Amino acid sequence: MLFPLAAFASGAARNWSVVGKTSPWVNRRVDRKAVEERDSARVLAGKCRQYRYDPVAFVLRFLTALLCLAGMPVSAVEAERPNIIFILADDLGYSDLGCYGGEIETPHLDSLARNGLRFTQFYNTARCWPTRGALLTGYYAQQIRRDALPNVNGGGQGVRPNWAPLLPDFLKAAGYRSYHSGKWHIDGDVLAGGFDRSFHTRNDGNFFTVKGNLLDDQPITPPADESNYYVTTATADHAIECLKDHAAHHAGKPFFQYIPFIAPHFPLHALPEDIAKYRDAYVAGWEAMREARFRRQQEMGILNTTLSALERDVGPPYAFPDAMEKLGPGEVNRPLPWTELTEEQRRFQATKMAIHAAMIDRMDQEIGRVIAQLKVMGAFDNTLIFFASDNGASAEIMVRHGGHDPRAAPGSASTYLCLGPGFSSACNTPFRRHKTWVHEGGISTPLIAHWPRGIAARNELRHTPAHVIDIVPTVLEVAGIQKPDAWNGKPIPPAPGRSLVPAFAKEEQIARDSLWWLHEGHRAIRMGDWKLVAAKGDPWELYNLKTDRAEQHNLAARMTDKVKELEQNWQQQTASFANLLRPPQPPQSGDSAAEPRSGVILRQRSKIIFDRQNTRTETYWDGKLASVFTAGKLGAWEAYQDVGRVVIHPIPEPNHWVIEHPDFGAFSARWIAPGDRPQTNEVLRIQVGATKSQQEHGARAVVPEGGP
Ligand SMILES: [Ca+2]
Repeated sequence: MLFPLAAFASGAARNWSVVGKTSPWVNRRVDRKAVEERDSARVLAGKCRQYRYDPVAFVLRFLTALLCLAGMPVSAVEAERPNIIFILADDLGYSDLGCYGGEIETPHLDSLARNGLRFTQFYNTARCWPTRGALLTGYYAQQIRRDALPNVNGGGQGVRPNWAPLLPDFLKAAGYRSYHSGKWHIDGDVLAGGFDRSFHTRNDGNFFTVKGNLLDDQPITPPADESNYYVTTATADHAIECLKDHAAHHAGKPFFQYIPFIAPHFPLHALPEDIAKYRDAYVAGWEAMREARFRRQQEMGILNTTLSALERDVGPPYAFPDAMEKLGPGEVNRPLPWTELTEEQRRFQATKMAIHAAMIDRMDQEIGRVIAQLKVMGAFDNTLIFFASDNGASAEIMVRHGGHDPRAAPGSASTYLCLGPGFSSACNTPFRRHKTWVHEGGISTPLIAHWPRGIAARNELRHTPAHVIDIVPTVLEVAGIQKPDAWNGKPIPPAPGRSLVPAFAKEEQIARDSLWWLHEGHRAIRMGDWKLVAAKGDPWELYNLKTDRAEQHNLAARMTDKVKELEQNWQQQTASFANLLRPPQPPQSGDSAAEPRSGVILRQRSKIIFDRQNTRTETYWDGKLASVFTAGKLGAWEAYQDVGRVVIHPIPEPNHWVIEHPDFGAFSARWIAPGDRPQTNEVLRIQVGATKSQQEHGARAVVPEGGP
């Protein structure tokens, strides 16, 4: 046999057997009062502990007092490292919050803005997973294989190079504990990313069940009665539970808390009482809403631009032809003039926007509870709280997961509604385009920064362009941590982010050469006020963002030298990112590279059909595509190595890498997971062997979201 494959150690198998977990917060609103009374007692006990038992805090205070007496400057960092909370919304538009011009009630976020900073030119990557990868590593997603480059794999299934740890791993060095509550969408398990606790809201298809979600990376068994469950509240419940536990057991340590809500991402699922609040708020339509928001933005002095024209012919980024039929005659997939819609369409669209608003309203209420907890435990003043969105509002329209029942109450569990391009345009006021595009509507987000002890400014705006890649260097600076030069024995490449700390004190342009974007063929670069941008397949457009963030006056034809300058920079950066991720070199037998090493990632991609008739698997060596095999019903194996382009070889042949599979004879492996099929993101342990050296390599596969 060319490919002898070792059986698993029983311990490994046990790791992947799934044990249900429950926690009191999975069914919120049940006897909350009793829970809160108990927790308050624990918090108080924790506060007492903070002063009785924490020698580190005591020494820090003592040294601070000495330095103060000596007349030496003492920064907040030296005195007491701040806590950091990053709250991320999902598909929230630039103008959705009250403090960015929106009419949705967001009093808690508005209060953070009033007592802190609002950045007006803060950017994300236009999509969920690249933003999250960039946010927690400080690199553009393409530099860490979390989005694709020309001829380089990467994206929602990409695996980070091992020199790209997540922020919590850096923070650990300074004694931080890290907590995660909400969406993940980063490669690897949450706790493996350095977090101490996690509630992973992996089920993004139904906001009314905990089923499919993970607690500390282990599946949760839903309680029998989930009638009071709503994911946004459960996310905050978990975050609050982490804070209470921190106060009770780790009060002397600082914490980093990452709270990526899945609101207001589709499906538009919200609590009926929240929807009722906005039921008739949007019947005047998307044009009226855009104008009202734009007017408020001008009054606030947030922007110096015109309002973009609605692009009537730009619809959802992906075609789901059957969705319109399922959704019925009320659905509209273009931002048509409101007056041209039927009465039924107007009501349907206004209802969808009401649900979107309700999801944000609820998220704000839950953020209010997190803030209240911070105040109870005395941590509010020295906690740096950020709020941002991972991409612009979404023009997508689709029906998936549990499907859409047109008879059910809109926003309930058995409905599947998406915002769509009409009200998405309004949520992205005053910008053009939506999530996935890299025009301003896709990549612009609010950024609120609130830190009473560290930011003296109140209710001030910051106009410096900035990006999610800046968060890691910012957090490391306020935490007083020097980023290491190497990780896992490999040098850490220079990261493109810049610390925002200088802009905390006053309006200041953060020095940088450029900001760069690429997503699904949409591309852009910003240098100073100039932005070069193109949708996939379209020619470059050039805008001066100083007065035209609405991207209305394309100067490309008039300023060809400026176009060339920016394009050249974009091309250079794109090439340098590709060079960083060199083509894969699968180890050869007898080659020293064939020595066993850990961390080989085998990943099943979304195209895999888990029907046991036809399986396609790609293997990655150090995160790079190394081989692919397909297995037919009769065990007709094929594999190919990545040698720049795909070449198919019959198996067996020497020097190929293969994977075991459960149902196909000699190479068989087994799903180490409950039931016949792995669930989304469930980790599957597979052994891999080299052909001649017969060495085995630990490996694992992750079933992607959306599959099987
Ligand atoms: Ca998103």
